[in-house]
Amino acid sequence: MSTYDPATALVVVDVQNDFADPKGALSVPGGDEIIDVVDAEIAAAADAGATIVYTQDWHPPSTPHFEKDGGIWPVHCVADTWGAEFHPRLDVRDDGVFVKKGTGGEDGYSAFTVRDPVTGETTPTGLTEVLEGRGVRRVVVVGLATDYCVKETALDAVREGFDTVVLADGIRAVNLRPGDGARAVYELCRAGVVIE
Ligand code: VGL
Ligand code: ZN
Repeated sequence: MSTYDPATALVVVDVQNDFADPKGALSVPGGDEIIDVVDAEIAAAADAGATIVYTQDWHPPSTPHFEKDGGIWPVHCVADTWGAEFHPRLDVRDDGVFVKKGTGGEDGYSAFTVRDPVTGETTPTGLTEVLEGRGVRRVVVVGLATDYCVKETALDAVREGFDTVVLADGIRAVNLRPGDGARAVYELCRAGVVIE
């Protein structure tokens, strides 16, 4: 369990059926094992008056993000489908901040920025301003997947100047190549992210 206060935001990355359910289109090994951990963090964050941010990967049916359209991923998290819904055991609070990533066909790996898969150009999602407006200075990241959206979200959080923590028990990796998850954690440490 991390510590929470009103100057902290808990960012819950992509705890959606396609990643967290074993039957999901891009099921992350052990993804459903983090949900109880994540829910406990959400309860602690809510009790302490922290901001809770929920992100969703939210793709159009065709996007260069998908293998069938020139990218690398199976079709997943298509807007308004079962795969894009939050996992049913995730404790979704009505007063959370909700961020949908990739809605315009971008690669939405970070809660803070999306990237054009063709030009590489990045565009802010607006989350930095929302958090700054609430006086947030510290960000705690949990969710899926360690080697993509958790990594990019935590790296952006550090770049944006937040004290950034990733909870080791609250993340799981895709491991497209063996060791990707471990390499991501190493990269995060080097960038100044604290792994708790
Ligand atoms: C993600 C691969 C493709 C993630 C999203 O949420 O980590 N991974 N799209
Ligand atoms: Zn995606």
